[in-house]
Amino acid sequence: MDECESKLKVESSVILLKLGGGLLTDKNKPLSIREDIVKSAVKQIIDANERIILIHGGGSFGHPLAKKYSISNGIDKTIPNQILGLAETHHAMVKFNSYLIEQFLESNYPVLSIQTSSIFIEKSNKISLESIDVLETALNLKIMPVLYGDIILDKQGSFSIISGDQIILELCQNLNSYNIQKVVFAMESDGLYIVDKDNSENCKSVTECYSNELDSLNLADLGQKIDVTGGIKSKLNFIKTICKSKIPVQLINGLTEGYIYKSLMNQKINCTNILIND
Ligand code: IP8
Repeated sequence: MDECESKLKVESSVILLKLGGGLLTDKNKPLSIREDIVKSAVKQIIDANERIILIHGGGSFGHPLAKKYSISNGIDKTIPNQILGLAETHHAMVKFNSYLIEQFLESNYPVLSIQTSSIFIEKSNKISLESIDVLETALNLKIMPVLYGDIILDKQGSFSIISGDQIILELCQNLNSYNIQKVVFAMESDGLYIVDKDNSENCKSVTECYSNELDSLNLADLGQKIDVTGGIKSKLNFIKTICKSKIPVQLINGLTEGYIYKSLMNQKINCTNILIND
């Protein structure tokens, strides 16, 4: 690869960053944002100024409503006002997303909110991404696209929830003109924890793990109360599939000052790195 080719390749790489909903919101209080954490995350992303697609989860905006109306199980005529609940779940996510978008724009950082439920659709349990062009064109214009966990409509007359993790997987499989350098999940812990073999009362963090070792980890259960999209076990299934596309994954603590920035700048931090098998 000559210098020019390698420059082009570097310029066309992108990082997918997911800010967990549990990190950005207060799980114990519906529709509540942890403003300091959001502002710190936004500042770190702006300071890093890398090419990123940002995805955020539902937290106390999406999950309580999705649970109340049983949205992830699809249409159920026995649930009163379920269709209205579907619309409300989406709208709660729009409000949450708008708060984040405003934080970036107030700092004069160009971002574009992309409505997940308008670009993804489901049919026979298969999700399809209707057009990747909007995202890639935004990136070409140096605008950071921002997507979020949302409702998803099903062509067969139903609906479900699409999580931020699922969005990431779909992007990993569909992005054409950009190389995905890595996927970063910012959460509320230093990554994965396993039960200590010598003392099952204790758990210890996993700093490095090959994707083919994920199944054999004796994961510690750190509890996920309001998550309708499956918590850490489901995240690991997504990660395994992401790794099949040869994309490394990093699980980082978004509560530790500067970790989001350092991860985006590829600096060393305490976290879980999921490595790719050859
Ligand atoms: O927090 C869920 O997204 P997640 C989105 O990434 C809704 O699982 C609407 C519950």
